[in-house]
Amino acid sequence: MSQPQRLSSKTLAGLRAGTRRFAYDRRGLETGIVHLGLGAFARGHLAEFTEDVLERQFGPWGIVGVSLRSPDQRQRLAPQNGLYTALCREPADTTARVIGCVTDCLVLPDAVEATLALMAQPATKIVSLTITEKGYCHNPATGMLNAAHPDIRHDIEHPDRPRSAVGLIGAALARRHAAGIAPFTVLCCDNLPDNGALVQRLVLEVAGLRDARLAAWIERNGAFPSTMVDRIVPATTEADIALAGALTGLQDAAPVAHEPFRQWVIEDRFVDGQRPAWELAAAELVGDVAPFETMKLRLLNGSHSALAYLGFLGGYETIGECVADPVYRRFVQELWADEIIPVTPTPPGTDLSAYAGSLLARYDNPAIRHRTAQIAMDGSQKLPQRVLATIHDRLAKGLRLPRLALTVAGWMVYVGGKDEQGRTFEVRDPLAANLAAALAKVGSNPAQRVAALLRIEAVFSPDLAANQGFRTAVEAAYRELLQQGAKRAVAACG
Ligand code: CS2
Repeated sequence: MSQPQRLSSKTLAGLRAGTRRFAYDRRGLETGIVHLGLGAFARGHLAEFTEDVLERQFGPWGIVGVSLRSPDQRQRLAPQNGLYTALCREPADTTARVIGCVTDCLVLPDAVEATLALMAQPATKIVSLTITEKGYCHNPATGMLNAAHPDIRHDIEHPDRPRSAVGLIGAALARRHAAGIAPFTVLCCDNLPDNGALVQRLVLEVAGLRDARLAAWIERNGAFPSTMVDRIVPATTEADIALAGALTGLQDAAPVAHEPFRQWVIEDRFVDGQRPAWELAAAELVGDVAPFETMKLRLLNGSHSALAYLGFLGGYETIGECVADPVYRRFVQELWADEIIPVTPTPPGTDLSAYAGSLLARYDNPAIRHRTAQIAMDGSQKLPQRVLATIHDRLAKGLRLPRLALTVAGWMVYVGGKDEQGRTFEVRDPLAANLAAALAKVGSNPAQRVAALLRIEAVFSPDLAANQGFRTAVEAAYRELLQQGAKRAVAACG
């Protein structure tokens, strides 16, 4: 049997009949969006929303992706002229769609000049980001720039050869400023609280280190709308690659597999109002994203992290497996109902209990294999906004928090790097070395291990770390996890 052809502009005729593909002339696409961090999430979310708009109302909204480090996406996408298959995975059915709006992918270290030139071009109206929490080089507990971060130190010394996303945005805006071109809108699509304001603060700080006038110009003329993004898009697997090939008839090295659900709430503040009409694709353009963002970070991402640590330790590979265990299912339902919802503001037109119910149905989707190990990554960057903010609100009201404390304790056991069978695993976290060093100093005493981790100020604010009720709850949960194991601790929690 001959090998199927590789997906590209030239092989589209080989698409299996009936495969949905872009319904516009790709050759006419101008680049209006430069997207930093073109991973699976952005290709399954922002790019698909943009694709829907282009199909209804063609405009200058082609997307060029920029990978800050890894050449992997470019190596996969360049031979395909940027084309890739989005696999919409329903419990019993998968539909494939070839997305056309990504036209190229650059790799920053190999193409600094080309990237800056593209970002400085007048046609570039939006620079969007999905670089994950750690990509912002900030202190997660305070939201301020981490000036000691190696990439930031590099960018301060070499501002025109940036490595960090905020350094890159600063350098590109400096070029626009010098050339008299209006700034682009910076659209943060990462799961961070007040994400527009956060990235604005970081960019202004970096720009101010170059030139105070540049920072003032950005502050006056720039726009940093906040967004809430939502769709479950696990990392692409070999099985997804095989499925894309089987469904479309063309071999694709870069498909994305996503759930049917998607949501995008965007603050409608763009430079000169320039943006795709994303509302045509059912994005919600609103004045204030904050309540939507808080709801999603606490209910979805918070429960994801809880299940990731406690599920991983309990031997579960995916979120679906966790919620199929009645004990974990009840735990997550009570986590929402008893601990998160009572202290979370309700966004207009939303019912938080119904929202939680819909999350559970999404977690149940057997076609989405979202690995606990993937979600467990980078916990130091995720915990503050997903879990600790809720804890803060409960403590302020004098409320109990057994399940949230067990979640924090689960993270603490997890960063010890040993599973319940005593096997070691790699802790993937930008602070992994600091966490390991803090634990190495104290040996095996549980109280001392908890205390050592609570001293990590990038994660726990000194106020929270000093709160006696919190310390006692986490320490008790930590001992319980060590003595009983995760499954029993989850069953007994409440
Ligand atoms: C997950 C998110 O990996 C993680 O940490 O919690 O990627 C989650 O799937 C998305 O935010 C859903 O919108």
